[in-house]
Amino acid sequence: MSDFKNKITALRKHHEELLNRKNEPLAWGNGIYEKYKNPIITAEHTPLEWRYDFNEQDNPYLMQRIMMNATLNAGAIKWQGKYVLVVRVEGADRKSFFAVAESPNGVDNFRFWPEPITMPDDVVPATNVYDMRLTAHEDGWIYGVFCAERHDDTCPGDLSAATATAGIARTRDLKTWERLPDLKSKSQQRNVVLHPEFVNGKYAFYTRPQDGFIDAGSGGGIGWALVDDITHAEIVDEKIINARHYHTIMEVKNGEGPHPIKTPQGWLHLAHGVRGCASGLRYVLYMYMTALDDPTRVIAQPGGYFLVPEGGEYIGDVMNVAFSNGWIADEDGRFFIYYASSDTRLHVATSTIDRLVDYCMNTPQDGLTTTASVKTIMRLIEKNRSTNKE
Ligand code: BGC
Ligand code: BMA
Repeated sequence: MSDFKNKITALRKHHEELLNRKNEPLAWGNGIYEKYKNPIITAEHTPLEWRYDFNEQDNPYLMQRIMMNATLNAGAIKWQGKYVLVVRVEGADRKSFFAVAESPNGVDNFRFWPEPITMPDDVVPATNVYDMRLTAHEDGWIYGVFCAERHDDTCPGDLSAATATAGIARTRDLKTWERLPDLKSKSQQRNVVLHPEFVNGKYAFYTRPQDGFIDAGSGGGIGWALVDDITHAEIVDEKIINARHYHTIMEVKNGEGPHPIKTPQGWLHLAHGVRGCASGLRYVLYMYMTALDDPTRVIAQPGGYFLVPEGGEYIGDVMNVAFSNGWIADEDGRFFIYYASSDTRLHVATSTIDRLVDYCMNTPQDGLTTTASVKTIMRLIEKNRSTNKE
């Protein structure tokens, strides 16, 4: 065999080993969920055909012709018995695109479909798209709602001035996508999520109004808006359902993660909270629950964070970030939480519906002051004293 062919064989073998790598839960967690030893999808998981030209004449050195930078912030859905993610893949050129990867068990053996999604543009094409939330809606369509980013042409001299808008597309097979007009809204919008059911006969969106591209500013938290026609979606009335507070993990911004999951006790929500610190913004995940008869009424708000970057998860393109816009609730009660660390790679954490509801209902709320937090700890110590006496 030629040297070139040998090189290809070695490359493919190395890639297959990565794709087939078994994952296992880490031994000591917090009882709420298990994190896993390996990330589930990295840039190295992307198909070799996307990156290498395998023609010896044209690529004698077998170089990567197109490099991939990161795989992050994936939408998730159980689809035809498989655990399917619509991954935000980012190339070396900083452009993100969507690509489907699937696994037979949700924790390892993720493989990309052969081609990325070719997402149609809206009337005004976006420069970049990212962070898709998938919703199998009761109207029968699977929707993908994502951030569409464009240069802000009202600031011609500023190359970093941008606008964030919610793009909306729908599909029946995750391959062919129909692009609907972007969500119309008075403010910029990132982290928009479609609720899976009609509410008062209307489509319901979780929103995140913001003053500027980065700044949530006076946009007080996670919002909620009803929309009559999803093919011309426009936010007319928006109310804040999950507000931010001073000196919490979500002082600066918060945003809905994937769409909430219905449980007998209420809707389970996963969201991200952001605070500022000397090293920049810190992104962590938190949970809350809302009432079944009114998805805007918060019935449980465990204090503090649910999941944060740890160890190697701190390191990456945007340090100190845990972000999630996809999870899967299995028929048997198991939960697969897909999160990205530091805008670089994707991980899974597993739990069960019972544990997550227990976590939401029984974790003390944030009392918003040090005194309140110490009182909460003292109550637990007292309780344990009497338990230990029994
Ligand atoms: C990046 C996103 C980021 C946003 C705000 C975008 O240009 O692609 O990952 O969330 O800026 O910082
Ligand atoms: C946000 C998100 C994500 C990203 C995070 C941290 O605004 O929309 O794309 O993970 O910033 O950079």
